Amino acid sequence: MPMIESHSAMRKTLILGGTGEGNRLAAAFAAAGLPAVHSFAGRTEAPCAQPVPVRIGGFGGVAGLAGYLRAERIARVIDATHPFAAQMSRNAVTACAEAGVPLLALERPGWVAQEGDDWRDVPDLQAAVAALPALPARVFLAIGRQNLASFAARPEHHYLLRLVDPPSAPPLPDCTVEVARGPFDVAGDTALLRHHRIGLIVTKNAGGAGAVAKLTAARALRLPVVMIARPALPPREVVGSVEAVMARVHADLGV
Ligand code: 3Y8
Ligand code: NAP
Repeated sequence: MPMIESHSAMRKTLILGGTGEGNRLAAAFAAAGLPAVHSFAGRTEAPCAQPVPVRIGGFGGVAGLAGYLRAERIARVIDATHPFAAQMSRNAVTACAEAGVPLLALERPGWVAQEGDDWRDVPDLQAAVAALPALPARVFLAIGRQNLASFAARPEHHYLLRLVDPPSAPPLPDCTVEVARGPFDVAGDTALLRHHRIGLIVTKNAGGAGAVAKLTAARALRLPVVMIARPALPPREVVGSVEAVMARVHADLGV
């Protein structure tokens, strides 16, 4: 990240959030008294309360984001979005280059299979649909709401869905909906898997601590997991912790 003139101490940082990391980063900016704006897509009815100003909704593609960066005189962008929010991350790389605004990505490491895990690694969502068993199964589809339509092609299975907000209509023909926001814990996820007699879990490799509980529960219950790999992202500068982001920001501000 290039040197930034000291007056940028009062210019805002844009945090592209919507994750546990985004929330922790916003708290760190507030604690340091550094101005920031925390951006959400507006996927959920009400994102959890934030200690810095929030903006909700898309920017309007690359052009919209570049225009926002200029209009708001944004000093830097921290991409703390989820590893599967690929479009937002791609747009951030292009828009920051266009607007000449430094970009730093805060990315959690992916989950790695451990002793006792029974993972079927698949490259993407379509491959996850194809990886479902031939015989009807009871599947915990822990991928949220946006990609459920792909599984309508496999109506023979019973799906347990965990969604942040109640759906307006049953998203799949044979499904049970659990409304919960996370972060989740092992006891709760173990009870959930047992209660619904789940035989298989489908999940994205989100990484992080907020949704790892189901993998720990699956290992204990010896359940197979279809693990969807992360989408490829363009090259960008990446750090792995809130502390590393704050160290970079303080270094850039010369404080
Ligand atoms: C709106 C912000 C915190 C942050 C909570 C993290 C942890 C729980 C893991 C399961 C997997 C899933 C889903 C999930 C995780 C945290 C974190 C994380 C997965 C909130 C949030 C927003 C969203 C959007 C939502 C998606 C959905 C995905 C549910 C807030 C709570 C499945 C992703 O109903 C919908 O439209 C939901 C949409 C995008 C994936 C999808 O495609 O449906 N997240 N999740 C963000 C915005 O508007 O910009 O509402 O407060 C944030 C969190 N989601 O500590 O409080 O990883 O940081 N979220 C996945 O990983 O597969 C749940 O159930 O086991
Ligand atoms: P996406 O597919 O990568 O982005 C689609 C569009 O949504 C973007 O082009 C942008 O619209 C808008 N958008 C996405 N994130 C935004 C943000 N933080 N602030 C403002 N606009 C945003 O995104 P997604 O996968 O739907 O994720 C949406 C949000 O949910 C993100 O905040 C992400 O961190 C969070 N989340 C996603 C997942 C997941 O599994 N995908 C999991 C947990 C949390 P414009 O082009 O109009 O700017």
